[in-house]
Amino acid sequence: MRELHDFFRSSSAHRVRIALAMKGLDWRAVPVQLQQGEQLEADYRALNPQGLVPVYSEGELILSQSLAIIEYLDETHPTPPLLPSDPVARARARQFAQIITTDVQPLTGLRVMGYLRDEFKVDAVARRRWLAHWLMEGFDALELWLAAQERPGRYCVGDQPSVADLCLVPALEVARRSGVDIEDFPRLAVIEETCMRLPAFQQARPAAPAAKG
Ligand SMILES: N[C@@H](CCC(=O)N[C@@H](CS)C(=O)NCC(=O)O)C(=O)O
Repeated sequence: MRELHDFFRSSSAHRVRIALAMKGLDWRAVPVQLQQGEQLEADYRALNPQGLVPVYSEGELILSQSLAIIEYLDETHPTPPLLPSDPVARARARQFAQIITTDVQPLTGLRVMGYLRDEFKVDAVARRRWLAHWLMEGFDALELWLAAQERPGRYCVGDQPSVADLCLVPALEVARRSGVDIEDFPRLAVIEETCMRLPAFQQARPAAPAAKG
């Protein structure tokens, strides 16, 4: 049985939940309570030395890093594809995904926020500003890239959902929870609305039951 070490509010795990739902795969959630520090316990670190979710397992295979997991699922279950076949569109989808996963999310994660609080005594108001700043900087860039697209589609890249959308929707979810006004990013808001009409995106939502099958 496929298993996902998951936390319902983790945007990284959320991306993988969407991918699993899009591929129609059966899987079981193994909840890791991040707020209680379960990711730092020895048995979890034995699974993932980084102490982060998600971790995906399937038989002998244990994989961390949401993008690596998503690409693995895409390569082993190619329908529907999560990366466009055209090389330019494919690069674009990866580019948009990496703006979020490489440049925004590492600055806004739980451990970073905790480090700001515990090591630098940054208060809650300033921590919220930090979070909103990096989220909005990434969203501004994405809006501009989307505006510059010669042939804008219904999703981040073209008319099929891709890994870019799998990264965007969970990031918007985090932003909304953090009080960022999504309406300031009209292209992103429309793409989110389009994604949320798909059953896979609905099924993977943080409030939804985490496991299917
Ligand atoms: N690059 C990793 C990021 C994983 C990550 O940062 N996970 C967060 C939740 S979104 C986490 O487990 N945080 C626990 C902590 O900060 O202690 C991925 O894409 O999987």
